[in-house]
Amino acid sequence: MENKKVALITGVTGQDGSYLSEFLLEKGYDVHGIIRRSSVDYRERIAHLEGKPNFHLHYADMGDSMSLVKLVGKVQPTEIYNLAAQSHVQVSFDAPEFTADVDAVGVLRILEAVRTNHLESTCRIYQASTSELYGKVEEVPQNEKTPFHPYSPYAVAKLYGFWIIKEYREAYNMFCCSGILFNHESERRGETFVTRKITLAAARIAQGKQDCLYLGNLDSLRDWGYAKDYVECMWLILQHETPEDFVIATGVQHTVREFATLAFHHAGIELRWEGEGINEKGIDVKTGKVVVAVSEDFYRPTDVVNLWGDPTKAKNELGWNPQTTSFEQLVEIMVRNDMQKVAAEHVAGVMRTNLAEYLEKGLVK
Ligand code: NAP
Ligand code: G4F
Repeated sequence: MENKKVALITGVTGQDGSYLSEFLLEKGYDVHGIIRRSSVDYRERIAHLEGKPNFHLHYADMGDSMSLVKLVGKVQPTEIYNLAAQSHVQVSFDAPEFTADVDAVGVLRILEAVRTNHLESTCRIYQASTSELYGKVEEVPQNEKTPFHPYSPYAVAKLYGFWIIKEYREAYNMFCCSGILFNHESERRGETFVTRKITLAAARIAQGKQDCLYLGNLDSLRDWGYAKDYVECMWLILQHETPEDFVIATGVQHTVREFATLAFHHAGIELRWEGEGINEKGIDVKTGKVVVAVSEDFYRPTDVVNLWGDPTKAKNELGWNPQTTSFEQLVEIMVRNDMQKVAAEHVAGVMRTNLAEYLEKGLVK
């Protein structure tokens, strides 16, 4: 009988962790996830999985080596998906040391936890690397051979993670790999990433619950995919014959402005753009009101402005289809979700509206 597959997911409460848990449970895995103690019990993304017999949660922290060593020993995973991170680029400028501890040294802690428990030859490790490694890009589109030029404390920390994974693969012959994932979004995306911030605001403005959305660099280009499609790739990377790194992207890029135009369209508002730079405005064609404005609060000390991935290797070697969900479908899915969510907030409460206000005033990036 084939041995039971046991996955340990760090970052299980995040966008990707929740989709990956669903995917692996569906495949018959025992899934174990790491959670952190929080003063509010806020596990919205995985609430529907709690109580399933093959889904187990454990307290640990990426900053606490002993907790990781003990947990890896207890769970004896056959696959580890290291998704935990302080994942917000702008926040990494405000909390650079914490970001380095979790996103860089945290990867080392996972690798050492596997070695300490003598699981090097039985446990495969996936590391959530990022297109932010290309940073101040040296070529477009970016593939596995494109040089890195990290351009934020977040990206510098992730660069350590990328190299320590490669080092342990070469030094100890461990099956550990990086997925270099370009931006992937969904209805579960954190509310301060630009796509979700836009889809929620478009829904609120369409329903008369917000007046204006404030954004930063509208010209920034991203290669946006759907998170649900991308978690399959994480798994495929660990099923590959040899441990290798892969770029995961759609191969299509759009500006923040294009994302906003389409999102407002799906919320029933057609936008016209006027002005330039900090003075640019998105105007509701029907009412003439300014519904999108630019705020310097959302500019970054250094910003990555041209991400565009080349997924050829993943397509050819993993058999993955980068076009499963198109950009247009992604925006539509997110807006549809947020139109419903905002409509329900009308009944359900004040808390989320407060967050919208904070977002609007620029108090939360
Ligand atoms: P996310 O929604 O921000 O989730 C991050 C997860 O990390 C959360 O579960 C969070 O737990 C956990 N975490 C943070 N600090 C931790 C700590 N000290 N100990 C234990 N857990 C901790 O991120 P995501 O979008 O799902 O992304 C998953 C991974 O892929 C991240 O490593 C990210 O950097 C990387 N990545 C993301 C993208 C993207 O476009 N989404 C692209 C490339 C790479 P709490 O819920 O307790 O905060
Ligand atoms: O949505 P973002 O915050 O995502 P960013 O910085 O690309 O990072 C995300 O993707 C990475 C993969 O490339 C991950 F590694 C990382 O963990 C995270 O998931 O910003 C996208 C772009 C940036 O250029 C930013 O300057 O949108 C621009 N932007 C313009 N206005 C804004 C805003 N970003 C945010 N968050 N908020 C704004 O108001």
